Amino acid sequence: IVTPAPPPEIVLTAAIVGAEVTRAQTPYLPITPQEIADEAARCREAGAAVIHLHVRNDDGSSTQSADRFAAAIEAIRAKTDCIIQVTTGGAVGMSIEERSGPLACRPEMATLNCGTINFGDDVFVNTRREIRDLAARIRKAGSVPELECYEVGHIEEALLLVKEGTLTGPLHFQFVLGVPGAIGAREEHVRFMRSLVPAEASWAVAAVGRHQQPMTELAMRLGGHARVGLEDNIYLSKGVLSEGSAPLVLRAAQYARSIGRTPADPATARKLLGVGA
Ligand code: KMH
Ligand code: ZN
Repeated sequence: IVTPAPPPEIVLTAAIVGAEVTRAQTPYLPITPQEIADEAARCREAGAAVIHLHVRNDDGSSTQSADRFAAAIEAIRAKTDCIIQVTTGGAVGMSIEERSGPLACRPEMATLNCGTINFGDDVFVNTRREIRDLAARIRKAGSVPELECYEVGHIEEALLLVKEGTLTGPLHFQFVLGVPGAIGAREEHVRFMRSLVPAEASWAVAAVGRHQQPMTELAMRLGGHARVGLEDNIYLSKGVLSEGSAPLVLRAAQYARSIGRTPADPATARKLLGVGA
């Protein structure tokens, strides 16, 4: 009897807040630290191992305040064991100093945005000098970076930082697809981007709007990890708002299981991503 190999684990990330989504667009957006923690716990229950975290002021505006992050992280920690990955992208127009705010909390993970893009009508600026600066700050905070790549060249930029020693392992890439002004959400793009990633690195897909479900499912079939949640997409299906990020996580987890993959629990995800190593 041949025992089949255990199905490979998949790390599901829930992006539950974001910087751009508003309560006017969806009433299900969590804003206060307690709302964020409650949603994080629901997402963990649904199969998420990582919470990608932005925070808001009480009026809903985006902030990178270390105090506000500390409050949200404490509330999340009281309810779940998820990996907390803070944003250093913040919102368009913020300075690098401001974007670095949450690193004061010494989070387990933090995003590192690997290049400049048009972001709809705005420009999301990440110069090489700024990327190096943030990479150093992330390392100093003891956090594992997630390398946000909105274009093919961003992967090459990250690899250049590895070559010069600015970035060191573990390397975890995120291909962000479908941002208006950056790479589109297409299967060929995912396959090409994946081909550029070193064999020992891990990778995931996040995709915007209606592309979220098909592109994350593609990533799961191709052996990658996936991110879903209201930051990138507020709809469960056409015209139907998702009641928070948890239903999107649950659907992704169900899909993963349907193709023989297992949503990783946070302890397993820590091993897979080299967090706490
Ligand atoms: N809000 C976007 C401009 C990240 O979290 O690192 C950037 C962003 C990326 O959300
Ligand atoms: Zn984000």
